[in-house]
Amino acid sequence: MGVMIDGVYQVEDPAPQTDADGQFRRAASTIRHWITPEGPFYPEPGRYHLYAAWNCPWAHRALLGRAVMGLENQISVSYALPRRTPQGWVFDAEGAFADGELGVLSLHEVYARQSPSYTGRITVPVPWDRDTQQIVSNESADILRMLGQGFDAASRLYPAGKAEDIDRWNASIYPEINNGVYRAGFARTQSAYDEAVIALFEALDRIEAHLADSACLVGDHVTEADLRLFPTLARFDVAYHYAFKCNIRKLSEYPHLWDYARALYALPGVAATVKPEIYKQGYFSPSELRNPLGIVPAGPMVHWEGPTERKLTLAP
Ligand SMILES: N[C@@H](CCC(=O)N[C@@H](CS)C(=O)NCC(=O)O)C(=O)O
Repeated sequence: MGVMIDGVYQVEDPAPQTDADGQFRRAASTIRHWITPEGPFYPEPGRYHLYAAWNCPWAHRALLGRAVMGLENQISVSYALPRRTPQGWVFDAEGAFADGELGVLSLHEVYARQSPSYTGRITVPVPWDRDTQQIVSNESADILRMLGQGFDAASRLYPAGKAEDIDRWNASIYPEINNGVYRAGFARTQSAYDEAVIALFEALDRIEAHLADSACLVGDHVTEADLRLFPTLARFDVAYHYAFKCNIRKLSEYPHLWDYARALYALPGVAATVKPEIYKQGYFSPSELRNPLGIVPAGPMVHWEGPTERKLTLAP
């Protein structure tokens, strides 16, 4: 994927995404406004449009927040095509992958509208503000926090009394799991891969033990921490296991974690955000390093539906 420098999209990013030791490093997010009752980005139904991609786990956070908070009718979405192109994230002219909002063919056009001198990476997810014609944020953690407030003052996904526990989970889930699969899949040395894959499975093992006697990561109700873990779980067996060599165990081999993942899937609105066939197309799209021929595997079949031992809900 390329980068925008002073408002001009460049197909090649001059800054390497891996360190000298072969470790993958993700660039920092650059646009960090907030939707708040204090404005100027007021929480108003119909005001925001989300740019997302089904295959992107960070965009999945935003799609999950929108779904579980029942904001589908208040926030419209454009979905980019699930593949890498020299133009970065792109849209079709019509159909399911068209941009019905601004009518752009590539996401970098949206960033250029936000700021003609924008410098940075062109990432999803981004909420677009129709009123000020600006991107609100390109940091999915912030976007999920904003959506958790459901346009109200109090957050159901980040309740005050649980903030500390949620923060603690978030702090380990991101490096070890969400980004951990990328650190394994994008590693350029054996030692960088070994370190990432071991940390990933140690973290999953710890969560498996925790879920033996806890319905959710923090207590009995679904919080932001669960919704930050879920996108990685949703892609695990179908994509990361094979495409990123995260194959010490499958998610479906963890009894508690797999039950929990399927109980999250059963929450209203969540199943509609999970697209295993699109994940395969995205993660197995042609890549010189990982999949030069771009052949997409047929399996595995992952069975998300069916009864679970736990039934999950959001805090009232
Ligand atoms: N910090 C960002 C990262 C988002 C991100 O890396 N998205 C990927 C897709 S999965 C992307 O758009 N990458 C394009 C690029 O880096 O050029 C967030 O969490 O919102």
